[in-house]
Amino acid sequence: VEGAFAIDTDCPIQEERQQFYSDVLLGLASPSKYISSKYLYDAQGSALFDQICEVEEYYPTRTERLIMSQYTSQMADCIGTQAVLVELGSGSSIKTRVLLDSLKQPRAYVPVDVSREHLLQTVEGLERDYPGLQVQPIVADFTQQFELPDSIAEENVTVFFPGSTIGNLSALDAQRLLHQLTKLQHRRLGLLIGFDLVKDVRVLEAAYNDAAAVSDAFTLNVLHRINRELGGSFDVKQFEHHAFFNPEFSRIEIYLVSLCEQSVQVGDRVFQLGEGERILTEYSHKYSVEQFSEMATTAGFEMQHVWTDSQDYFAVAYLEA
Ligand code: AVJ
Repeated sequence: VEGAFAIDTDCPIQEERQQFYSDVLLGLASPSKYISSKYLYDAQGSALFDQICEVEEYYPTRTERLIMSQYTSQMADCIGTQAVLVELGSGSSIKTRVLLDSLKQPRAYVPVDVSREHLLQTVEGLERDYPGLQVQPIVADFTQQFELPDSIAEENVTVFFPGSTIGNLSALDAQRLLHQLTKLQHRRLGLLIGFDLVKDVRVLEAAYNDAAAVSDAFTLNVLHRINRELGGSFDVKQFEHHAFFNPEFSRIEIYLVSLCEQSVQVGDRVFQLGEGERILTEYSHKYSVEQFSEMATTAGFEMQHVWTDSQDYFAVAYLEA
């Protein structure tokens, strides 16, 4: 329908949908089709991701949680007293709470997230449970440049970036993001970041191909989302989730594979897909501690501490700019 996706700049929801629409069109028109992984997380997608975190094969979340709870007081010592904690992609704030509970007189908590809804929920809950804490949310895509409130300029700032979200970015984009963080206003800048480690391929691949097929549902949901929000015509049954480890780039690659030759309409555009043609939905990069440290150094950070689990499955590191 003509004009169905016109920008209404007074309405942030419309603006977000317009962005989603143009990104999807761009990705599907590309010779190697892709849909950005940030669009996996609508309400349904976020719920499915929470379910992934509970399946036996998916080790990252519970391993990071274990590392965080085992070493919180050491982490709090690195961050220091009266710090401002900035969290990228705040999501559900369970890990944040573990950290906030052991920080000494945190000055403020600044969650940064694209999802307004998610942010408002987080803020509400935290203000209730941490009466003395200043919560200053920022609605922003943290892969783009964003700014901290002026009141923070002369504070010790620590950016908290858990969940191995950094793994979604290519090594170069990850480096760019870290470098961009060094430009935030601060007196001293710390970074507490979780990243997933290289390990046995079978362990890696099982984590993205769980037996209960929650991973499949998570990837396929983005097609449902396009149908729901953008009036897409994806026949979701004609697509399959495909996830495997690519050792050349040390990453899990996740695709939607077209099971037949088909055409799909999104808005006023039609796209052809051949049988076996893939739509990339996600990369999940796996690092060694050395590789990560090297990448961070190039970006302007120095690794000061790294904590891992007994199997060396996952790492949480504290760095300073
Ligand atoms: C949220 C990006 C850390 O890469 O492991 C899990 C996303 N995708 N299963 C990851 C994900 C499929 C997850 N991150």
